[in-house]
Amino acid sequence: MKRTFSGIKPTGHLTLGNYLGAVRQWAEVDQHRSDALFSVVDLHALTVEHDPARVRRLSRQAATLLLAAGLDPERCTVFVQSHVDEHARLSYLLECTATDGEMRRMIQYKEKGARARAAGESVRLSLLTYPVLMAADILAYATDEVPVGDDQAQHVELTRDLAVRFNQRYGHVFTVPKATHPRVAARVMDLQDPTSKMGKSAEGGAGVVYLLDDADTIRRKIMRAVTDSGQDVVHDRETRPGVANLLEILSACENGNPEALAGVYESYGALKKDTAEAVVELLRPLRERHAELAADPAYVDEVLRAGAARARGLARPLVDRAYRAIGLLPAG
Ligand code: AQP
Repeated sequence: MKRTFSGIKPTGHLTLGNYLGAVRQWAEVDQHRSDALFSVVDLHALTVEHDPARVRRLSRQAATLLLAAGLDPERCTVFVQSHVDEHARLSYLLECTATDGEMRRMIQYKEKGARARAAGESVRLSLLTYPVLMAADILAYATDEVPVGDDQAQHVELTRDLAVRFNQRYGHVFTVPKATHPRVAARVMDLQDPTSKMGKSAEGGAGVVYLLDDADTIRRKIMRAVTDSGQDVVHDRETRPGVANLLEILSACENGNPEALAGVYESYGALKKDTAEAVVELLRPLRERHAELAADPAYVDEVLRAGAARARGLARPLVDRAYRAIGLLPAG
């Protein structure tokens, strides 16, 4: 059976982008047709300025939301990255495989590093090396497929390069994974700035639909989405990014096609109204299930404990093999 791994960072409240670009696919497809592991990758939340109590809170919330979104612990493994030491162990070996030039070319490092410098903050070394830890997350499980949004494609490419390089130098240890992306909405854009990705850490959040936003907030944010000059509804990301974004969100909700949907609408107002209602209905069951699960933290803890135990059991022998292959003396 194929192995799938993917993760989500507890750097903010989960967004519609996270759901349409990744989590929905995990729940509806991946857990049914592969041996799937999904992780709240909390070590990645430490690469930027962070508040320890908030990271802890967001980690629990993210895990609860993954279950609310339909991840079924009977079908897949849900765990917190820092509960499994093998991620950090393997990351060091991959740092000894990657080059600093490769790291500096990563788009997210360039963007987030520039943002931190502009805010007068220092850039943590872990922001530079974060893609190597992500490679370790993936390679520790002999992963075949990594279902992610578009923005992670470059990191999965790097993971492939590191796996191939390690295998060529030290003998075959790692499976070479590939990224998979959803058919539509692989990159949901910010509703207020449709040339930027809808992200968890966007300031203010007016352009971001959070999974736990109530129905009226969702409606308000979508009705106020920036649209483009012109009146006709066409799907063109270059010249009409705002309208294209709404068409893609609506298509994802209805399992439709943005080009075909564009032909149905004669005004931006009608498109916004239908998109708002479709998103409200899409997220309603998730919000309701989240409220039930949040009232039962012991259940969530038990899922995470069992998930970490299984993940550890899978990763440890593989990471031990990598340690031996690279030239480290086995402990007695
Ligand atoms: N806007 C998006 N559209 C489609 N997919 C998205 N993903 C994230 N944003 C979008 C996908 O969700 C999964 C988990 O994402 P993450 O936690 O690794 O990253 P993030 O949400 O982008 O979080 P950041 O980096 O903490 O937030 P920002 O960008 O605000 O700084 C991934 O599969 C991702 O592709």
